[in-house]
Amino acid sequence: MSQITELKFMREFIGVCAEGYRLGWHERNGGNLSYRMSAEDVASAKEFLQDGAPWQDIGTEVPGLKNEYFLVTGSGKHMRNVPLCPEENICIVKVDESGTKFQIQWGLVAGGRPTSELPTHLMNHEIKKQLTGGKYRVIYHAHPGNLIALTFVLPLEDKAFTHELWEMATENPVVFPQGIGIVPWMVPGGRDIAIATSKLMYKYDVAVWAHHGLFCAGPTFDDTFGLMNTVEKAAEICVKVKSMGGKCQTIPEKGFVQLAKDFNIELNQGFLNC
Ligand code: 2HA
Ligand code: ZN
Repeated sequence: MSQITELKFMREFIGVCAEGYRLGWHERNGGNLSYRMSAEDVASAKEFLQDGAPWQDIGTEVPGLKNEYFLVTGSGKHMRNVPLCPEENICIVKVDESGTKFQIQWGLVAGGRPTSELPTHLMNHEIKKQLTGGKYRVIYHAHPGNLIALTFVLPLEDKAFTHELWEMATENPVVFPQGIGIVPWMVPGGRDIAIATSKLMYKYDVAVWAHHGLFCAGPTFDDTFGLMNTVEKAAEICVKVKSMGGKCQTIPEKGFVQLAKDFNIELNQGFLNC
């Protein structure tokens, strides 16, 4: 391998950054992405990794991620620039033995730090890794416009928000059957919002940050990006429906039950009204 950026996980990661930007979800330095590398990924990238940079505080504790490697976007870096110059805008970090520090082993060659939302990303990874037996590897944060707009209009409550977006397209409940959790407005970038978000990640794969954006978790880049895309499309339809004066009809409540049965999905029963 002559270039680290030719590796599959790298190409997929860069592809998500590029596509998210193209869709308008990453103004300026908005949004961030992280990927928990597999042992095979680490082995394939080994010749490019360097041990020796200073160990820095994560800002929270993630003992369940000790010695894991992550590919993450850089703080203050623009998603638009990731495909243009990956080595300046993203990095690979290793978590230490105690789960409190990280070391940059590749990337950010012109300087910088991993994403300001590293505490949220890593706390979410820790929970999802544990809950899914290691299956989930991707955490994605974006600023999709319709979703943010809805946080000014819909109740900031998990059930109401989820039900409204389930209604916006028949297959939505199949894509996010457990629903969506809501973090009320909070200052981003620190441990408090990381704790609030990671609590929701015990129950959901999607967490809204009111008046800010969205976090999605998933096993693959395709699943996680697709989830973000589906939730934002639902939000777009909701904005259109509300702009046209509101619903005149909708999916019957029993329709969700039928859908769950026929698609063999476990729908969050607490979010149904029947
Ligand atoms: O600037 O989106 O939440 C990156 C962010 C912080
Ligand atoms: Zn953000």
